[in-house]
Amino acid sequence: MRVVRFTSHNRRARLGLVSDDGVIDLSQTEGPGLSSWHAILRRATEQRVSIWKLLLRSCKNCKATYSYSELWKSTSPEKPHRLTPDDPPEVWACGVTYLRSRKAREEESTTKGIYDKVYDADRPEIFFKGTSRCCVGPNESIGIRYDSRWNVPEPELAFVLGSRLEIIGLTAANDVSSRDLEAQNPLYLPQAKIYNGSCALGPSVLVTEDAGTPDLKISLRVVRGKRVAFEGETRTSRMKRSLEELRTYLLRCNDVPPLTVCLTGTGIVPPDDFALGEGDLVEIGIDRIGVLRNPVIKVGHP
Ligand code: DO4
Ligand code: MG
Repeated sequence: MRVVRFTSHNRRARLGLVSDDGVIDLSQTEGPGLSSWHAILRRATEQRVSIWKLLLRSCKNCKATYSYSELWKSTSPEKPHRLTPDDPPEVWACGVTYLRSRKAREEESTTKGIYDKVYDADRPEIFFKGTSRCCVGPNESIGIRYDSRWNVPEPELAFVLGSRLEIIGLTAANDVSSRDLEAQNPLYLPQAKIYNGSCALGPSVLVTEDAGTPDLKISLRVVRGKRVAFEGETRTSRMKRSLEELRTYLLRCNDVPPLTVCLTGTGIVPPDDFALGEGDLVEIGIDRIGVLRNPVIKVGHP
């Protein structure tokens, strides 16, 4: 089942469960309602049930209050519109988890060998990707740095952590990155990765009945004017590491807060002559999660 976060008329954010005939407003479920992820985590703990079971039980007699397409199109504060699927207190990201990412980074880097080594090592690369300050939701603009000439999208599966720091759901993410900064010197990684609009999340959180990781297709399309400037696809089964392995390393000596989101690395890397430009539209599709669409704007100025 899929959960979306939305708001309308400048009211507080709410959650919705996507059903066959639209979106069920979870704040209208029986009792005090389930209007936030914190409320869902609390109620699931109190009732000692999984989130999947809680949502199923809470929405048994509910009717859809919004059409999916109504929530889909708008970013206007006046109209119902989507938000990031969770308001993450922290965002982390893993790198070089696909062979394609290792190859591309090894080629572009001035520091040879580090990407080969981390791909083969037991310990994965995990880096801080910011807070909700850097994140945008569906249809909002992602940023490319004015001081970088080689900005790229990185379509990634991301997991969301619950109150016991277990994986409670999956979403799509764009780890927007400045490849030239990263290639110049690995110490520039935080600047290549964390800035205004550098992370997009959405459009929904996929909550599954069991904890296993489904094999999902990930696709990327960059639309420039009337043409497709780049497209590619991969599958999560091509990832070298499991989600559980990444979660375990993330949490080693590191008590992140519940609702932290962790990106799991990219397996789609556009060719070296491709860079994002202002006005591009980036579309990231992941099976069962949906399509995350974001226009591109330049951020910052000299
Ligand atoms: O080390 C650089 C970052 C790698 C990354 O973001 C990825 O592989 O997705
Ligand atoms: Mg990445």
